Amino acid sequence: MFLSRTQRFTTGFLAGLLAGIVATLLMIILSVTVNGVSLPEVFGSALTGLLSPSLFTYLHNLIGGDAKHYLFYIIVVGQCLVFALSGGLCNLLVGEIQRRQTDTSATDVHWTTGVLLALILWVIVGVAFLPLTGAGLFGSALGIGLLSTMLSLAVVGATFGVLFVFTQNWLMERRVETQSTRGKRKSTTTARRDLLINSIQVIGVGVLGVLAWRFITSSGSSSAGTAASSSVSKLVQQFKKKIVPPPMPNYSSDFKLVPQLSSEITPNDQYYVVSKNLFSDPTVDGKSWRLSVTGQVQKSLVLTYDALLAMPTVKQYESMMCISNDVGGQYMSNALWEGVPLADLLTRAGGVVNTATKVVIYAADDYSDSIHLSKALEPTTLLAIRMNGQTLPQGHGFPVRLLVPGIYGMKHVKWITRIDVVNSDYQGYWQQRGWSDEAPIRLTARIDTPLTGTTLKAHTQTSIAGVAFSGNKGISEVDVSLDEGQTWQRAILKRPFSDLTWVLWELAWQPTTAGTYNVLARAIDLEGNVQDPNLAPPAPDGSSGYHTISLTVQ
Ligand SMILES: Nc1nc2c(c(=O)[nH]1)N[C@H]1C(S)=C(S)[C@@H](COP(=O)(O)O)O[C@H]1N2
Ligand SMILES: [Mo]
Repeated sequence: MFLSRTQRFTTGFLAGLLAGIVATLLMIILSVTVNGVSLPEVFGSALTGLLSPSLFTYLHNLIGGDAKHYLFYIIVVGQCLVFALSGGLCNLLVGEIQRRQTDTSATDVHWTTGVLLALILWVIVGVAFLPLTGAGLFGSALGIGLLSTMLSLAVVGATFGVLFVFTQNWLMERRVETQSTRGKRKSTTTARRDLLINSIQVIGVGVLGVLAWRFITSSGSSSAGTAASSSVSKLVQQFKKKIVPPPMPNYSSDFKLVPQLSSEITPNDQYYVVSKNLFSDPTVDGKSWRLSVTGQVQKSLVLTYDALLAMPTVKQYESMMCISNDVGGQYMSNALWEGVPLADLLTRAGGVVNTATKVVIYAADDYSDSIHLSKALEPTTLLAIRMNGQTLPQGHGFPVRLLVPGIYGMKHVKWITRIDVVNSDYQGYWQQRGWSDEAPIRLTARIDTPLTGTTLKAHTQTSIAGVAFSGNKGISEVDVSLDEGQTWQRAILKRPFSDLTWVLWELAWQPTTAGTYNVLARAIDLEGNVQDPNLAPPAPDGSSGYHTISLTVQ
């Protein structure tokens, strides 16, 4: 029996695809269960490293919070296609060899071919792909390490190789069986294949068209934004950066907790969750976990979880906000934390040597970030082990995460494994992708209620309320404007548990005139700094501008 090259390739491609899907699923399962390597995670991380922060935010805004999951699925599909391609090429090569040997009757691929193919893929991934993505030779730079990467890759590779040969031979047999009954059948299969190719092309063009349309409309939608931007320029003109002396906070004892207003303490299961991990966050085993303190310290340390728990702890109310939070966004929460001051741990390591400048924190998911030594030594910089009275939840960094008030969530490293004191200007995971290294939180006020678009009744009292957050500078005043920032009314505040948390604010309002209103809110911190009215997107320094909602009064 004779098979054309195309036939050989497509059969191999199909077999490679099926085997590749199974192997990819196995790879994901191994990564979640036994810390095997997840090539889609590694590749995704390298890919986002190539995007500029503004393109990153643009795509994030276009696609939304699910962006990272979509990215993961796209890469997974890509990986399956690479497997398929390798299957197709392998089958072409085998066919070529068989032809040289003039053994045209042979169609079976020997299982050793599968093993050889797996070996080749294993070497390519370990020696070329992983080093190119920055993960090192066979993943030596990854947290899971060389051995785990080599082994899990070998298991996935071998599964692929064997399954490929099996599927390939099965498909070939079917081809041989249907060889005799070709004729008319063939034309229908070609027609069907043409239809498939055509529809793929149509879908592809359609998707590109939609993306292009959204690109055009989103950049053109500034026509609706011109009214807003002219009022912003007015705001900016009147804007006083700082008020001296700072206002006295007007805490009120009859502060009402209206529905829709954020609860002052966010329950653990409602606390926002952000991580770079596309598919799954690390599950750390507390028993085998070790925390090492290395670098510019007098004596390096290795601590078990129990040893860390045995250290004296402090409790601290602190809110966190993600640097990618839009003004008015939801990536902001508040909790009561308990942890060991980082300074205490450094003291236990004999103190830092006097050339030290920065502290780098490494995590189990190959994430890292750094803070300045002065920040590291502040008494509020903690290694948190409890959150709202409970053991730190897995999603929030079990067994231990960093708390570093005043700077964005990004630097609150979760799943910590190593603390390295250095004398160089280390740049962390997001800094390598263009985000701010200093990353001070930008003062912000969010309107929780009413929701934008709400219709209210005239002459009925309603409550405009929300939260304001400065990082570690407290809140002295929150103002609301109903006339595009020409006049401001002062809201009442709920006395906060600490100056490191957000502050609940509220303003009673009884509209008298029907119409539509833009409601703006702005905050002032305890030092008198006034929230910046200039609009800025999250990348690279965090968003700014005033949260604005629109209401209709009837
Ligand atoms: N190890 C690790 N720590 C991390 C991250 C991460 O991806 N990996 N993401 C950071 C970011 S961007 C934010 S905003 C906070 C979010 O913490 P949370 O999920 O507990 O709210 O964790 C930070 N710490
Ligand atoms: Mo973040």
